[in-house]
Amino acid sequence: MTKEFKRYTVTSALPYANGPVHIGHLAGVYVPADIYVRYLREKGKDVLFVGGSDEHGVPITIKAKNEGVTPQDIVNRYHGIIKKSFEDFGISFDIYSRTTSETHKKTAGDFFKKLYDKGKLIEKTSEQYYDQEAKQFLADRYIVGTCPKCNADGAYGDQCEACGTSLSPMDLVNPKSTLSGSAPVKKETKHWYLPLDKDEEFLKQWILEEHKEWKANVYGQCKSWLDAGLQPRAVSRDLNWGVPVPVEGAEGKVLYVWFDAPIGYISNTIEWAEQNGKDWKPYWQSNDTKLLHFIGKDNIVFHCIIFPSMLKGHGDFILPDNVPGNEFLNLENDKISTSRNWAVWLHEYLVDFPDKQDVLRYTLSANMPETKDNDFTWKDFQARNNSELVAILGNFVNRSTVLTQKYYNGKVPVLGELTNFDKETLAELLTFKEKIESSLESFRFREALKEAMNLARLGNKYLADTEPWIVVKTDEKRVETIMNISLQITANISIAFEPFLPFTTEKIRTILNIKKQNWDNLGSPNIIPAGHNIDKPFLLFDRIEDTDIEAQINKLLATKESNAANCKAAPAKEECAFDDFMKMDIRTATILEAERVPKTKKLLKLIVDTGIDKRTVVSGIAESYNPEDVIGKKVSILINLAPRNIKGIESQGMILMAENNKGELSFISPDKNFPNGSEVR
Ligand code: B3M
Ligand code: ZN
Repeated sequence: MTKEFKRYTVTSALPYANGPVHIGHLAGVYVPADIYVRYLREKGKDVLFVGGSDEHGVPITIKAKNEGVTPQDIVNRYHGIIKKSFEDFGISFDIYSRTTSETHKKTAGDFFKKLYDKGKLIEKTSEQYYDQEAKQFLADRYIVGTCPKCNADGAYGDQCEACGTSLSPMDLVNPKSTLSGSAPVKKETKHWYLPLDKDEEFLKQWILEEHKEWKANVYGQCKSWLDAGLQPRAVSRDLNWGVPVPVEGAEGKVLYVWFDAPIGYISNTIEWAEQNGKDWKPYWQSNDTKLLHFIGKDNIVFHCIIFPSMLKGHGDFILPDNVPGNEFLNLENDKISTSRNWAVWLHEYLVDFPDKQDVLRYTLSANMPETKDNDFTWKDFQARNNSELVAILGNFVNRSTVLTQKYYNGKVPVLGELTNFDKETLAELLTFKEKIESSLESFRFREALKEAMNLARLGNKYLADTEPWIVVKTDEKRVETIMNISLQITANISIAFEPFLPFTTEKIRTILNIKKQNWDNLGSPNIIPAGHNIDKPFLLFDRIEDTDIEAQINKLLATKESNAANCKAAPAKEECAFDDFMKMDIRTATILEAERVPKTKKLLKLIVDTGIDKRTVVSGIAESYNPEDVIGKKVSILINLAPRNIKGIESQGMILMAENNKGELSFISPDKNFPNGSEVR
């Protein structure tokens, strides 16, 4: 008993406006949402596709601080870049707005107020870390310290990146504020909590019993959250960037970003309605609306548990019918990472592959991480282009239209008597609509795309078996039928591929000189009438050469190398006076002799010519250098360091070494042949 819906509200996660978008975003969220929406539009459904930028949250304030600009500057910059990338790739939002809009501020504030007035929120005071110098409470990310699990330094208040453990700020050993460097103190602060525990039974029933059809990865994650039991969640923060908490006594407090962001879907709908003279309410409040949230796996709990609990608490809203969440896309076998620049950025792709949006859309759809993480490789990208888009889809469309031009000057010939093979082909043509539909309806986009490609294969097979280029010499009438059928298949292709490759189907329609077709025509053997004139054919795709792919792979290799080279320099030391520095007497010198210090792993005993004298220095370099390798080396040495006794040897000075973050050492040597004793400063 599938329910009939009158309209569809489709949302896709609002990307944080603190960086551009990459192929992982596209494959995980925006391409699947766009495929689904385009399919619904082809079916003539009333569908609203809502997107926008998520412009609040701590990472944006941190980025702003690092760059010495305001958070608003940051989001203005990236909102523009992101919006343009989506437009460039044909992600067909009806509205793409932002959570710093006035409409959103009001909508999110009102939403909170309604929950507050209905008594749906708990008010609670707790101790949190406060920076006395910076005079503010510290978000989790603003506190660093030693990880209680693995002892790594530099763990954040919410997570240790060295061992991956989730933390809370109070867990950190030796916590420090990243704002002032001082040790934070505990101070009481008031916040509002959403009592998720009160909705636990409802959510169990609604998801685990009534939505068993949700994708296994989504359902599974919900189940483990629900099985573990839900706790109240704070929905406000002490921060000066966000939507102000609209109640008295909440000065300096804003809504938690994950509280306001999903309300952004509603705000953006309101904005769309205002711009288009529509009523927004049915799209969010009518039971005959199907609400769908397209998201990545890290957003599942927010869309399946927290947002529904908010919507239900408010009382005026419908709940999502489905939340088709995807897993992650990797790049060349490695996790996509913004900080490591391990990504294919959409705006850069278009510079390297202009006009090839659909090639990327195709590759990402074919490898969509629907049920498990998946990998994008440039080799696969090339193979998909050359042996599928060029060799199958492009080839068929080209042959059917070029032959029509050649034999009939572009005028569609009449359909004559059908052979058995024609009938079989047309019967097969009829099966595609149902197959593709059922895959799309259950969010199996890879399977749907495969079927669409099989339609192009059917066309190729039809031409290969009927051989019009040979038959034309003996039976012209027969060729008319063959070409008519080929053109009908081509027109069908423009329908079937529309959700996936919108730029290409537009080109096919231009060549065929036809308008956008309704989805229900898929399977029809008479879309284009006889006598209709088609336009001049041109190639839909061209080959991607090895050199293009090598260039991309080299770009990634360069990223890997530069990451390895500059992986995290140690933080800068305290300021030091010029005079203090000038007290150090550093000279160029040559190592004359070297031997290991017995019973030690690290130490070499060196005799060094300083240009002033020859002296003994004990140096901790034996793990990086063998004695025989250092004899004759030009080095730098601090000669006025007070002598120290190391393992019974008097060491007179210190050889200067650079150390990378793997603990490997390198001499600091003059790059010209300078005499020993030259001063270093
Ligand atoms: N901005 C997280 C993300 O981009 C978040 C999504 C909000 S959806 C309401 O992964
Ligand atoms: Zn750790």
